[in-house]
Amino acid sequence: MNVLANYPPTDELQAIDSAHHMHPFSHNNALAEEGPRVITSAKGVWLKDSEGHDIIDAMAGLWCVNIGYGRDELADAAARQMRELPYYNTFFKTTHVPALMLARKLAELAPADLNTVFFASGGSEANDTNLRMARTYWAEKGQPERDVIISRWNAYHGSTVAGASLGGMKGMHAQGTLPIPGIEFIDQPHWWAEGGDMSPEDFGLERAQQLEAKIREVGPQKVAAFIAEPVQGAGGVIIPPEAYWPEIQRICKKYDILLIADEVICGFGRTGNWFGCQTLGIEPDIITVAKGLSSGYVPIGASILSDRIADVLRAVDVNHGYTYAGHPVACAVALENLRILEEEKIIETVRDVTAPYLRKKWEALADHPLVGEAKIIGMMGSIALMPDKTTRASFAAKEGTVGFICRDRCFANNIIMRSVGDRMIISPPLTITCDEIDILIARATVSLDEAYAKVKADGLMVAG
Ligand code: PXG
Repeated sequence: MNVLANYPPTDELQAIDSAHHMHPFSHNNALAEEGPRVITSAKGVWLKDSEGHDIIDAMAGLWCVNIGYGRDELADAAARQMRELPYYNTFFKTTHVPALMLARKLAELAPADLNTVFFASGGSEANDTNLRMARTYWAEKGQPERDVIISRWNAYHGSTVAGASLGGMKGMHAQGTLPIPGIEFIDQPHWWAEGGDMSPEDFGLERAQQLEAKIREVGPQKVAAFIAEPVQGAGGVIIPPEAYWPEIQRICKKYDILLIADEVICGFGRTGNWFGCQTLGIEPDIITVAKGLSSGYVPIGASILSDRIADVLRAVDVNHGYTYAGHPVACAVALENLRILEEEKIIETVRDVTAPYLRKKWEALADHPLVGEAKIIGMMGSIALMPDKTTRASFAAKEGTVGFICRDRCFANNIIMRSVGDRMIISPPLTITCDEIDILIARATVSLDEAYAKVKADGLMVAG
């Protein structure tokens, strides 16, 4: 019998989960105590759980379900491809139609001369590829000493050894003796939390110029690349001041440092254009993509290389590759996802209609007594929870205490919003309608009200 067809009641499912399933980024004993919510189906922007609740998913899964849940076309594309050719590799003098068609489509969509695609099964793997490609590029150019990659504190680039090393999450570095050698960090352009008395623009410039200082400290002849998300996602949806990216771009050009834009979250419409680098005015040498490439329906990622890099790497043996790289089913689903994004003009609708509508309502949340700032770009937004919005002070309580209270209220009100420290973030499916945005804002507001009442009652409205 198919075990998935007729599953037992929620408490039994939770018991099985607690006994055998270790959850990522979780304290598993605490989770077992509480019991995880069991998500059973989804349609559009709506999740259903095993208790029959309808939950609005303001995170698009994990920033990935760009076209929304329940599109039969993607299921049909997967089934068709599984019957035709469920698996083959592209390692040894072979290729297949889904991989080459998707590579061509990505080259067409990606800006400038980002024309060559190396597939992976997700963003972490693709960033592992990028690290090796960037170093190999310089080695082949006769500069093997150029192997340092500069990244930023509080960046997220994945959970593999290279991905977590490239990321700037100290909690991740603490597990597994990371980062690996050859990774350096500069500070993030997070004006609200770290900008002090500076204007956002002066601060943005100062943070960008840290790149130049780091290049000089390491030695320009030793630096291979700088990697960054156009807008930091997992770090708390941190939208950099306008002065930031042009200065980063200038510095990368001046020292001939490769610029790797990690588009895993920003890609495929999230910021209101196909890629975040178009919204932010960035000209990368390599981009990382995953998530929205298949709207999360199947695992797939890729590194997209500019001609400058591809020309060098095409001329050598590439000693790198994943069994599931360019998986035919994943490529077929991704192609269908891109067709839908394009033909239904989903990104244009985000840019011209739904993102401006959401922006107005989201920014108005800044008037809430628990909220300091409310920022949004395209369909990714954040609010800072604050005890005193006039000073931008943080809470005296341990960072994340108030964020967790708010996240729990969201959960109770059937809206999925993430907390990152004391910031609340959203990244809904790009297909969210204006009516659904109203529901999202209404549920977010009730949750903020309830969180505010609890934070006050617990005596936590105190700056630290
Ligand atoms: N780069 C970026 C910018 C990401 O956001 C990855 C790489 C890694 O992709 P994979 O497909 O290997 O997971 C990501 C993933 C969070 C959270 O807490 C975010 C991600 C993953 C897990 C948790 O917001 N982003």
